[in-house]
Amino acid sequence: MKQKIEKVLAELEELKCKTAKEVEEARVRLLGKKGEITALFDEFRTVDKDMKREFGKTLNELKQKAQEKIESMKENLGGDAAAADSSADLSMPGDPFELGSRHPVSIVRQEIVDIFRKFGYDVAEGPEVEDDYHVFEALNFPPNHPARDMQDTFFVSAGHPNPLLLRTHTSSVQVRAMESMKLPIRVICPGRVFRNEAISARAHCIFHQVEGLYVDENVTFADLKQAILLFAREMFGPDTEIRMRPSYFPFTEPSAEVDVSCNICHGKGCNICKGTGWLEILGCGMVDPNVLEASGIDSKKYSGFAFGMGLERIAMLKWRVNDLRHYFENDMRFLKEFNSSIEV
Ligand code: 2NM
Repeated sequence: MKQKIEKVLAELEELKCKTAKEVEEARVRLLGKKGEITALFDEFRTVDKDMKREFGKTLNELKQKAQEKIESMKENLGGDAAAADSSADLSMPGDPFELGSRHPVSIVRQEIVDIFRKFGYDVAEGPEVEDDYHVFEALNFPPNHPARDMQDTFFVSAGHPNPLLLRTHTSSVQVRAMESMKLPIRVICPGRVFRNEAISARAHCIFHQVEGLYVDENVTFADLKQAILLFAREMFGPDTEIRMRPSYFPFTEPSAEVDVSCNICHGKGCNICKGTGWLEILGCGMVDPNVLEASGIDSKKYSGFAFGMGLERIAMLKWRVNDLRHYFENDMRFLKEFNSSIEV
């Protein structure tokens, strides 16, 4: 028995396997049901009592050694074994990661924000769920204004004297800027806004705005006109002309709607500008003194201008998109049209 144990031990020491298959064969030969070590354990039962102690110990050691060696050979060959079994062609080129592209609304927002940053404006953001005070009250909306109606605004908590609602414009961020920033103030506020509208090709209940505000001493309508002209030429090209039409907003007086010259037909008249040669792009005006005072700014000393534009509308003009709903559907065929890929 002693010799047999030594023989298997020597065999074990010499054992070398090149493949996982060889390891498995060695395991069966040594430790399998009819294996050499298993057979020694069977023989051990017949050994004299006084020899059991000596052989028992060496036999257990042999079994443990064999198990450890087989395990370690298995581990070392593991990777190769898996590769050898696989039918994958490792020389094949990998699947390419498809690059995403920027959403058209995001491209337009970035362009507008970059232009105003160059003019010295800071970017400010604020909450989408706002209170009545910052969306309407501080902006000179009369108590019975239609925007305050359930039909037009999404209320989160109605019936409260200062109810929470989804902001209908980003002017609320500018109110917060006027409350908290040191004068003079130059801010640009990009963000998502919400209005209770039936969804169609021309209207959506969620859309995006960029609004701007400049408050300082001696800010005039001429400054507003020049700022808008410079912006329009940066955004739509150096030949762009603007025109202003009188308008009305509760928070500005006087107020104006701004058109830019149609850079598709250059004034000749096309179906984008509906034959007029002009495209409406933004609303603006001189901040109403009531609005300045509500935020604690002395309207005798300071004046300001403000403007706002809808990003979906500008993106529609830029890429001639004919239906607003495309912007919210995330159809890959639409999104891939805008090949300005994501900058990292
Ligand atoms: C517009 C048009 C005109 C505007 C006014 C203000 C504030 F807060 F300063 F009063 N922010 N934005 C404004 C003025 C927005 O969007 C069409």
